[in-house]
Amino acid sequence: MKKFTQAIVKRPCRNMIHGLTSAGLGIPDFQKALVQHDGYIEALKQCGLEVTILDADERFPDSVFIEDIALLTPECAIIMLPGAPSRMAETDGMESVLKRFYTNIESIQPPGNIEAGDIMMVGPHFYIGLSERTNQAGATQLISILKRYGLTGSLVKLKKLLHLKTGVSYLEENNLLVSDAFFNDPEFTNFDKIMVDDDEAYAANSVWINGKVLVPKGFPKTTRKIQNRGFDVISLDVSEFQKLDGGLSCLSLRF
Ligand code: CIR
Repeated sequence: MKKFTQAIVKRPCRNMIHGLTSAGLGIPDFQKALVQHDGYIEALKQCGLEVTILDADERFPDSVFIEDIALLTPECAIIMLPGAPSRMAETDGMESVLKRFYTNIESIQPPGNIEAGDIMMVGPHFYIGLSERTNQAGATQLISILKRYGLTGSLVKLKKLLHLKTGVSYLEENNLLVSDAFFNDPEFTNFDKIMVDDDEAYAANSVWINGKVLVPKGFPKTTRKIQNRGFDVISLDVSEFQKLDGGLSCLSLRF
């Protein structure tokens, strides 16, 4: 099943060691991060994607987490406005990159803030997490932009998690990978849920791409559950990005 054809990634920068984090897992090893990023790019290619690789940008320690900077839908691209002050200007230059792929490019304006790690696409509907990075003004703007393109959005309140997709991932065909934080959330009652145990919570951020699922390495129970649903799993070591609270989805834009 082919749905996505393209991906955009941004190389990690040396300054990633100064990235935002609450993980308490230590400082990332830059060389190791480069190797893990190479592996990630290979996996995207294995899923049939053509990968555009942007250069590292030392001004922004967290810029490898490019997912947060734009929402790419089949109808339009929307440039976000991150809520983290150190990440706000990561959007510079994004428009010229997106112009290669999109004619319809929109953007979130102040006082709105959104990081696209808070947005989960389920067909033409977009779930938007209200978090410390994404505010009501940003979500309202996004919903009205989506509406102009025949798409819809709804809000999900977050407790504790960094981003919506830190705790929930859509694996297509109604399959929803959920951590405890969302298991009983009324927004998600009608999905066929795959429960992620608390001791594997990081694996709740896994990524469906064209029938395969990228799952972080070292989470055997979640890996097995996803395989049992019939998915071909690609396990990837992303330990250096986990140290910065970043998951697999954060490392690319897929469209
Ligand atoms: C941050 O705090 O912004 C980065 N250290 C991690 C961003 C992770 N992005 C994501 O979950 N989409």
